[in-house]
Amino acid sequence: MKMSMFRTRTVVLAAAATAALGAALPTTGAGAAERPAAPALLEAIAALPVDTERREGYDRKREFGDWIDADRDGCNTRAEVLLEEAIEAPTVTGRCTISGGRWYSYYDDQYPTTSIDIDHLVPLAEAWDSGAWRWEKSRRVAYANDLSVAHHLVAVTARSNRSKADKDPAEWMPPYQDAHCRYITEWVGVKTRYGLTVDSTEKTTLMKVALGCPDTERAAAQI
Ligand SMILES: [Ca+2]
Ligand SMILES: [Ca+2]
Repeated sequence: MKMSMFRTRTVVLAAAATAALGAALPTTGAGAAERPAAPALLEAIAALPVDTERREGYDRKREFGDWIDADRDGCNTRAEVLLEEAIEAPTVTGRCTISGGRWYSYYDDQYPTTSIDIDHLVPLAEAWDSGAWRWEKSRRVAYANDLSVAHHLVAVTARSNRSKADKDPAEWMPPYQDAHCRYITEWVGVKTRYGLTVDSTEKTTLMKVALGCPDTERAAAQI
């Protein structure tokens, strides 16, 4: 039930975003036949507003709060993501105590059973710096706990999450090369959905990586 709801919402959002992007998309330009780079992705990156990022006043706990249990089923957001993304279902006992299970960490192409973190694809500090500092706290808490789009929160190895920390794609990219297009597409998706800005170095990096991403339809659908 829950999983089908996730999918439905994801599909609806993706379709809406694709339609919005499609409306702003020019048809193929010169050179497009040579290199089928992701036009929807490039358009989405081009549309991201550039602004200076500011860290002042950031306090993760105070500004974004803890994991919540929005549907009050006993499982907080972290547990919900673990359950949603497991490739081998864990056992759930008591008040959402999770044991066993296996996940796929796409950042580093690993299949961990332990030491798993739930990563905010666009880190809370990066979100703060790029616009969330203006929001009401309730919107920040919603951001920190957003389960409506599967890529917003991602189960990955604690090791990759630690090495990423608060870095953006100009400063950190997944160690697994084949994950780069997916990673920046989803990154752009989060920034677009939440109306966040990018700094100029970040934008340049996103463009550079996107130019090497050939899978246009998949990229567009992810945003
Ligand atoms: Ca819950
Ligand atoms: Ca940035």
